[in-house]
Amino acid sequence: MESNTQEEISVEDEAVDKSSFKTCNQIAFYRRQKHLCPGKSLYRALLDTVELSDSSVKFQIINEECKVPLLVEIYEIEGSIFRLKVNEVAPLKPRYQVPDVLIKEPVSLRLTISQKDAGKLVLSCSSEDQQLHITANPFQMQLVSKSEIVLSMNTNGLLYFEHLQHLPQIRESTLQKRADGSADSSEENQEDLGLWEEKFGSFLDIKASGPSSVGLDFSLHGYEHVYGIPQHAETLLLKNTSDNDVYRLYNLDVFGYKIHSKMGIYGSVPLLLAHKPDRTIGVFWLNSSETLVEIATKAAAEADLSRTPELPKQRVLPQTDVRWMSEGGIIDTFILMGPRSFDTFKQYAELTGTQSLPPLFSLGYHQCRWNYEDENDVKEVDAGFDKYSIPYDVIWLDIEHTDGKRYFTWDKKKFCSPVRMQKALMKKKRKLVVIVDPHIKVDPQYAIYTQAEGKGYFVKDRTGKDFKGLCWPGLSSYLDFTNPSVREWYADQFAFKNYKDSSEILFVWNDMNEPSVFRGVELTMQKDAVHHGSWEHREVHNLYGFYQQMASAEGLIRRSGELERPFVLTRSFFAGSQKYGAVWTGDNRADWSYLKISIPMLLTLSMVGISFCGADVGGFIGNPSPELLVRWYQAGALQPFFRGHANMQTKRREPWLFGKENTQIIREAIKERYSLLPKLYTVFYLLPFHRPVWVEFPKELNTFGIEDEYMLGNALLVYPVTEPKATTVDVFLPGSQEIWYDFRRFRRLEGQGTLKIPVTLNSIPVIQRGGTIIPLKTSVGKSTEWMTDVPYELHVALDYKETATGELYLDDGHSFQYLHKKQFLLRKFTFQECVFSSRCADEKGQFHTRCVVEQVLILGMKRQPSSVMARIHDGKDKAVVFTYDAKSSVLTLKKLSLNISIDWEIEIK
Ligand code: NBV
Repeated sequence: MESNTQEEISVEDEAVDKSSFKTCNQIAFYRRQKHLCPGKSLYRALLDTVELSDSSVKFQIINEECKVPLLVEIYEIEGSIFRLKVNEVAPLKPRYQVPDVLIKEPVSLRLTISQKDAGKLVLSCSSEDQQLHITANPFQMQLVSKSEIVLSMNTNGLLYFEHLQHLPQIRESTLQKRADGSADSSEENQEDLGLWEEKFGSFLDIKASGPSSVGLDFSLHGYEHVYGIPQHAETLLLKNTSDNDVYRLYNLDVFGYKIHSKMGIYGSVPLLLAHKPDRTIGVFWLNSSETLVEIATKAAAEADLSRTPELPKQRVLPQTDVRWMSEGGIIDTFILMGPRSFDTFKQYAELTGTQSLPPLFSLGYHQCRWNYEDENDVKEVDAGFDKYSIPYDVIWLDIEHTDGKRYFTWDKKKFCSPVRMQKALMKKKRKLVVIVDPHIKVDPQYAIYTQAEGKGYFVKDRTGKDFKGLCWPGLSSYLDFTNPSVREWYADQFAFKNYKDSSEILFVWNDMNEPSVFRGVELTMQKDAVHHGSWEHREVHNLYGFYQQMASAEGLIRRSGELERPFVLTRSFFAGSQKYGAVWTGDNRADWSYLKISIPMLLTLSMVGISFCGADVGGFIGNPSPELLVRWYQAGALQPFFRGHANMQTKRREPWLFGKENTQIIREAIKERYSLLPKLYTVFYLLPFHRPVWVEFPKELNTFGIEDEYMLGNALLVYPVTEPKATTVDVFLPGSQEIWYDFRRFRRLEGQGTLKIPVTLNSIPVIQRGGTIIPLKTSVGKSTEWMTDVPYELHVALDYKETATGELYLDDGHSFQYLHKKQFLLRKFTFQECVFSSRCADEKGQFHTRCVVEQVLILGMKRQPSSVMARIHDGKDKAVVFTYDAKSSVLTLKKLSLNISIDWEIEIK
C-alpha cells in the first residue's frame, strides 16, 4: 500500500485557490450570448409550417440574419405542464438531448388551434382556461391562464441558438499553425469568442463541434419571489444578477466554498420556482451542460404618471425576467403551472421522480470523520456512543480505509478483519458506510482498473486514449458512468462475491464525482474529454455524479436480491438524483456563517425534490467552538440527513469530547431526533420533508423571504440558533388564525407575528402548529433498530376550532415490501368534538405490528374532562387514566395500550 498522494498533493493548496475557477467573463459562450442585445428578437415564426398532431404542435422559426431554421415543438403534458423544445431542423450531427433524467416519456395531451393567421397562433389546452399565444414576428410565446399572462418567452428577444457548423478553413489552418507554434497575434485575438477553442490559464479546450450554445429568456408576470437552481451557497430567495455575477450551474469541487456566491459548486438542478400569493410556477431547463442563469426582478410599484396627473395612480405588477444560457444541447424546457406549491412539486416529481424512501436507519445519526483510523478506532467510537448513552446508527469510513485509495478494497493493516468489524456493528444493530469515489487508480495490479481498462469503460481524452488525471490514488482514470454497460458492471462490483469482506450492513458514499480532477481545469475534467456515444464531456458534465449514484444504488439493490432499500450519499447531483439517495453540501467550514447558510441551502434542495439532504454537522473544515458544535447538532438533528463529519486536519470531535454539559445537550438533541423518528419517517413518505415557511403559508407575503426558520412537515416550525451567545431569537409565527405551542413545554405561545423568544444553550425553538398531531416514540434506543417495538406517544395540538389531524406512516423500515406487497400502514388521526380517532388512511396497505400507542397529550384542552373512554372497533369500552394540568391546558391520556394498526377512538366527556 502506497501513501504517495497526501504528501504530493496538499489539500489546502490545491483546493482553496479561487483563481482556479472561472468568473462569468472567462466563459466564452457567456461572452458570445452577451453580444445579443435585449430588444427585438432575430427570430420569426413561420406559421405556415405549423403541424398539429395528437401529441404536439410543431413549426419552424427562422433566424433573420443567418437564415438557419429551427424546429419548435410544443407539448401539453398531463397535470398542467407545458414543454417547449427547440432544435435545429437539420443539424450537421445530432445535438445532445439529456437521457435518463425524465422517469418516462411524459404523456401529452392534444392541443387545439383556436386562432391562426400569418401573425399569430393561439393554441387551446385540454383544460379550457389555459392558452398559448404565439406571435410570429418577432417570435414570442405567452402562457395565459384565465386570461392572465403567467409567463412569456423571448419577450426580451434573447432566444439564442448556435447552429452546428463545419470547422471553417481559416480555423483549421490556425489550429495547425498553433500546433506548430506559428500562429500570429491577430489570429490569436479571434480566440476571444472561444468558438472552436477556449483558453483558461494553461488549459486549452478544443471544441469538436464548435460553438453550440443555446439560450432563452422568460418573463414571469406578477412574480418577484424566485427560488431554486441549486447548488449555491446563497440565500433562499434568488438575487438579481449583474453582468459577470450570474448564477452558474456547473458541478465543481470547491473546498471551503465561499458564502454568498453564485458560483457553481458540487451539484446542479436547473429548476427555478416562482411564487406569488395565488400561484407557484416552475421553469425546468433540462440541459446538462454548463448553464448560467440571469435574474432581474422588478418589484411592484406605482407607475410614474406625473406627466398626466389627472389619471388615477396605476399599480405596476412585479415581474421577474429569467435568462437561461447553456453551452450545448438543445432547448428543452418545462413550465410547471402549479397553481399551488404542492402541485408544482408534484408536477416536477411526475417528470423526474420522487425522493426514494430512505431505509429507516439512515434517518438516524451518522458519525463520520476523515478518517476513523482503524478497526480499533471504530470499536472505540462505537463503544463511546453506548458509554455516553447517545443513540447513533452508522459509522463511516473515508478514503484511508482502502488499500491505497483503490475503492472496493481494504487497507488490511488498519482493518485486518473488516468482517469481524461489521459483525460487531451488526450485533449492535448498526451500519457501516464506506466511501467509493469514481476515479480509479491506474494500476495493472488492481482488478477494477484492469477490467475497466480492458472493457474500454473509462472516459477518453480527445485523442481517444483513456483520460488520465490526478486524484487521491495518484494517476487515475475515470469510469464513464454515462455508458449503461459501465453502470451495469459497476453495480456488480457491489455484489458480495466481488466486493471482498463487505456485508449487508455496508452502504455507500460517492464523493469527488463532479468529477474532481486535481490540477484539472477548474479542478474537474476537460470539456473535450469524450464519453460513450462520442459525446463530449461538456454535454454531460452535470450528469456525472447523478449517474455514479444511480449505478451505486442499483448495485446495493442487486446485492440484496432486489429486496432491500439502498443508501447512497452523493456529493454531486442533478435533477432526478432524489431517486437514488441522499445529498450533502460538501466541504463547509466550522464557522457560524456556514451553519446559517446551511438552512437556505438545504431548503432549496428540498424544494427541487432532493428532500434527503444535509450539511456536515460541526463544519468540515476547521475546529468548531463547543458552542458552535452544540448549535450545529441542534440544527442538524432537525434537518433531513444528519451526519457529523470532519476534515483530517481537525481535532477529534466525537460528541462526548466537549465536557459534561455540552455532551448532555448534544445527547438531548440527538435523542429528540430519535423520539421524533415516526414523524420524520412519515414526512419522508408524504414529502417534502422540510419546507420554507411560505410553502405552508402561501398567501402571507412576509413569509416569502424567511430563511432562518422553516417548517418540518406541516406541523413543526424550527428555528435553529445560528448566532454565538444568543439569549433571544426573533421567531416569526405566521397565520392570523394560528395557535402555536412550545413543542417541549406544551404551553401555548402568546402573541402573533415576530416573537422575541428567550434561548439558552440547551435547545433551539421548536414550535408545534395548532391543528396538527405528531407521532413520537416514548423512549429511544441505541439505534433505530432497537426502537421497533417502543410504544408511541401522540402530541395533539388543538387549533382555534379545537380540532387537529395528523398521520403516521409505518413499514418494516428496510425492504421494498411496502411497494411490492403493500406492507405498510398509513394511519390518520383526527381530533374533533372531543373525540380522538385513529383510522386507516390507505386501505391498500397492511402491516403487522405489535406496537401500541401508550400515551396521548392534548395541548390546548380548555377543560378538565369528567371521564375518558377508549373504544376499540367491535370491542368493549374501557375507561382511560388521565391527568389534566389546568395551568398549561394539557390533558394527558395514559396507559392506553392501543394497537397502532387497528381503528379505535377515544371519547372525552
Ligand atoms: O474523502 C475525503 C474528503 C471527504 O471527507 C469530504 O467529505 C469530501 O467532501 N473528500 C471531500 C475529499 C477531500 C477534500 C479535501
